[in-house]
Amino acid sequence: MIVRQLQDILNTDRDVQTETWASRRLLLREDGMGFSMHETTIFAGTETHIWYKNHLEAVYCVKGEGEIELIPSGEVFKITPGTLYALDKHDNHYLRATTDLVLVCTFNPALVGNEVHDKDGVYATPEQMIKQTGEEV
Ligand code: 9YT
Repeated sequence: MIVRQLQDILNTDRDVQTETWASRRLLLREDGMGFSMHETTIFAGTETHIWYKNHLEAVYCVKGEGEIELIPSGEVFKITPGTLYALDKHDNHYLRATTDLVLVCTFNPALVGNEVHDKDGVYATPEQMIKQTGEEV
C-alpha cells in the first residue's frame, strides 16, 4: 500500500514547476498503478496551451475558477469547484485560470516523472521519457 502526503513531495523531483503551473506528482509510473495522479495549481491570470497527443487526462477542480477553450472550435467550458473534464479525444485546448485553480489530474499512461509541455503543448511518451532519463522500461 502506498500512503503519501502532499507536504512530503513539495520541493522534491515530484514537484514540477513551470511559468503557468505547479504539478505535485503524487503517483507516477514507478508506483505501478497504471495511471499517474497529481495535484496541480494553475496560476491566476495565466493561459496554457495544452495538447496531450500521447496521453488521456481527466481533471477534477477542487478550488478556483477558470475556463477551457477548445481549438479550433472556440467552444468554451467554465471550470469551477466540482467540475470534471476528461480529454477523451486528446483535445487541443487553452487552459485559463481566473484565480489560482487547484486541480486533481490523472494521466493514462502514467507520467514517468518531470514531463513538461513542448512547444505544441505535448508531453513526451513514456518511452521517450525513459530514453531521456536512461531508466528501464
Ligand atoms: C490541467 C493540466 O493539464 N495542467 C497542466 C499540468 C498537468 N496537469 C500536470 O502535469 O499535472
